Amino acid sequence: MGKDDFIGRKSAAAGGWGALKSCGKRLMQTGRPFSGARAMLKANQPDGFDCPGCAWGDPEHGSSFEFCENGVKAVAWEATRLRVTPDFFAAHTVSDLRNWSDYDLEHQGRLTHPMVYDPASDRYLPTSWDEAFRGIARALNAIPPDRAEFYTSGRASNEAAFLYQLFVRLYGTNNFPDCSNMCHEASGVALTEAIGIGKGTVTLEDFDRADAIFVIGQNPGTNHPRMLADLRRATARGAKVVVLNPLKEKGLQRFADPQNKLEMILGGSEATSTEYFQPRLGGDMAAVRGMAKVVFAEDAAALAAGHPSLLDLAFIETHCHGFETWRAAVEATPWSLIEDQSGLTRDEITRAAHVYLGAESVICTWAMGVTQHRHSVQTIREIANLLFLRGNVGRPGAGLCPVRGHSNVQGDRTVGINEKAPKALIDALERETGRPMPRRPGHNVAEAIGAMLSGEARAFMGLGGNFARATPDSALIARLMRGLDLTVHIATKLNHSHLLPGRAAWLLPCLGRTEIDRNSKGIRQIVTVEDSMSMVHGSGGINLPASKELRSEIAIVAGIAAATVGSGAVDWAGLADDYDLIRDMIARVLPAFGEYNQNVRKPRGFRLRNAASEREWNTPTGKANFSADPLPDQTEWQRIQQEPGLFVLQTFRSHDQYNTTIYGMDDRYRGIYGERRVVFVNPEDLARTGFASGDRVDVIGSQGSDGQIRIAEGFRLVPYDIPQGCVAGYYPELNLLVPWNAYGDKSFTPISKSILVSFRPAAG
Ligand SMILES: Nc1nc2c(c(=O)[nH]1)N[C@H]1C(S)=C(S)[C@@H](COP(=O)(O)OP(=O)(O)OC[C@H]3O[C@@H](n4cnc5c(=O)[nH]c(N)nc54)[C@H](O)[C@@H]3O)O[C@H]1N2
Ligand SMILES: Nc1nc2c(c(=O)[nH]1)N[C@H]1C(S)=C(S)[C@@H](COP(=O)(O)OP(=O)(O)OC[C@H]3O[C@@H](n4cnc5c(=O)[nH]c(N)nc54)[C@H](O)[C@@H]3O)O[C@H]1N2
Ligand SMILES: [Mo]
Repeated sequence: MGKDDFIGRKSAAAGGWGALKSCGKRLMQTGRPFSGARAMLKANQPDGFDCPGCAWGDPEHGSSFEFCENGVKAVAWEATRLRVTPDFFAAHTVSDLRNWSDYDLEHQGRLTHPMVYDPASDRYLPTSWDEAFRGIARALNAIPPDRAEFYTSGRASNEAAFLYQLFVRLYGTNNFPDCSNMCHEASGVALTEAIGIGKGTVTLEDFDRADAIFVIGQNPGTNHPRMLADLRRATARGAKVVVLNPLKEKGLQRFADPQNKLEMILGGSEATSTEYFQPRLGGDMAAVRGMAKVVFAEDAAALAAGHPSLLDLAFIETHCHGFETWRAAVEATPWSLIEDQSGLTRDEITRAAHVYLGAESVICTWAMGVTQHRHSVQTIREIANLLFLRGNVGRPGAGLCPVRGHSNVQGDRTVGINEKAPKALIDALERETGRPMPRRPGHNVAEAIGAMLSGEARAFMGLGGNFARATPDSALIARLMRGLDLTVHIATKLNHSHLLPGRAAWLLPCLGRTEIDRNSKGIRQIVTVEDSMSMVHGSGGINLPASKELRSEIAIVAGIAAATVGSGAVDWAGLADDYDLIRDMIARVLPAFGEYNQNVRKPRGFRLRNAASEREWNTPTGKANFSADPLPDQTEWQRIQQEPGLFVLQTFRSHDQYNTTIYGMDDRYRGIYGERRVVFVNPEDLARTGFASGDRVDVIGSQGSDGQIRIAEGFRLVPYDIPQGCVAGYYPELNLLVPWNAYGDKSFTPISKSILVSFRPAAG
């Protein structure tokens, strides 16, 4: 069996007809193909809405629309004709619905009415907005503010998120657990330490100038499809694209651009990468250190031969701190350790290093394959170290690029969704409102769970998202949420978290991003979002709202705020009726937004200044900081070498899901159809364990320090091209295996990509 046989037909590329067919099917299923199709034409266009699919940047002069299967699904999902009405809730108790799958819940369609939980009948009953706001306010005002947790998912607009944090801080707490705690937190922490800003430094244009692009721990074919076009253009003009990924992901090998007629007819096979390395899970820090070791060795050889240095010594001297210490650490790290942890040979690492050395300008991108490990912060610092060596930060075609997930997760952070907000923001909010703001650090996701466990937390509010499914230890979290005094969810569609009501509970339906949002004068309002490249642009819906009862997230937050903290310091109703006023306020609090309302009406919006990309370093040393962290004492992969029967599991996304939203049961690029309960295993591992391809197993988690045994039942073993000892399966089905307090150093991010597991035959 050839390697590619694991992933289906050898000739098949990502994108192409499969993607088109899948989109067509998706649009038809909405029952309103016209509205879905029209919506798609307006995605990422100046007068349309920001695509809710992902946070990849938008090109300056796109074609009529940037085709993307992921985007079509996200749009169609919101534009469905199906509705979850009060009749639906009358027909089902909440306990009943709790047994439904995530898939079945979300496929009931859009929420239409504000609902309140009735414990006596165990049902959600319709209520009025005003009653909901008053009830929520009463419950919030009955507890000390620090005992409430305010969650945000990354789809909320800048305006909604800003108003939300303003309300929560006036109420009196900094408890802002948010989805980014489970996502790119390590990138924020590492980059802040290294370059003084927790964001990437590149723009989309830099991808057209880079000589080499390293794509580490990311699967853009599924999760950021529009990025494939940029990679394909790069390889076509001769740039090198180097992938580090334990799995051979199809989109990172070849891609048929649906925009290119010839490619589509010929079956399409433009390369998206030029080199593909398959490290072990958690082995990237070692791989990057190995590359640095090669660079140092070749530099020494060049100097000895009387050639100029291969390093950018001027950059290191002028701009960097800590170089010699790191160099010593690299030199002291033995190749044996590097090869063992990374799973790559010295030859392979040397090849990767040669690409780095051969390129004038280098970009490194990464996502969850890097951020969801114990030593993620250290790994990202090592990536920054490598780029500093040849001055690859803060000049055209070069830089650091964490590719974000949710379409506005970066913006939410910028406007204040941050449990440890910078002092400058808190000071500015006090000036703006004339009211004191809490200064005690609040809770992130892990701390919020800890507070629920200890009984300290009594209330939970979610601005979007699916907290109970997205977090680890699903069974525990479900129990904890049901023990709260208050739960409030602001959402577009029904999900499992909504079915874990506290003693008092509300479910509040909101407009989606694709829908028209009019104020009291009938004027269409727009919101704004920030992408992974710090570009801020406007977004206005074009579809009719799913129900006339719906309110915007902004109006809902304003309603809760007015009822809870009063309108003495902030005119909530006025802000909710004119989002320009919210933007004016944001710009007063965060001057980087400048003439926000004018900027955002420029065709492509505007870029928030990124000091590091101009080589200004807002770090305590005033420099770009090298780090000299040692490699981990032992990676999870190394640990299982002493414990036969254990594997390292990563949990990732199929091609047919958006986080906890399951669109369908297929994972086309990986050759999986009609099921999600699978675990991908190396064929030799399979033979060694005595299981056969297709066997059903229970997956047993092995990390709990609490004596709990965590078991996910009934998964089919699928042989796959993946390093020995490493296995993979889908999130969220496997989340129950991750102990809530197993998280990354400094990032607090659950270790969703390095879970220790064993298998036993499934019962029956
Ligand atoms: N269609 C779709 N689009 C999405 C999402 C979605 O669910 N569906 N989610 C959005 C969100 S919130 C996010 S954060 C992004 C996520 O985007 P990704 O980070 O691409 O998401 P994952 O599916 O978790 O894929 C992780 C990739 O990293 C690899 N990997 C795992 N562990 C390691 C490792 O130790 N080293 C290396 N080098 N590689 C590793 C995996 O094999 C896989 O290819 O996508 C966003 N876009
Ligand atoms: N094991 C494991 N766990 C993971 C991950 C992993 O890779 N492995 N990835 C982590 C990552 S990267 C992330 S970002 C989190 C995601 O965590 P979340 O952001 O909490 O989860 P989502 O599935 O994106 O949230 C989906 C819900 O959002 C609501 N929604 C959708 N659109 C809107 C809207 O416009 N407004 C409002 N108010 N609500 C809306 C819908 O009700 C929908 O059911 O999960 C994390 N958990
Ligand atoms: Mo994410």
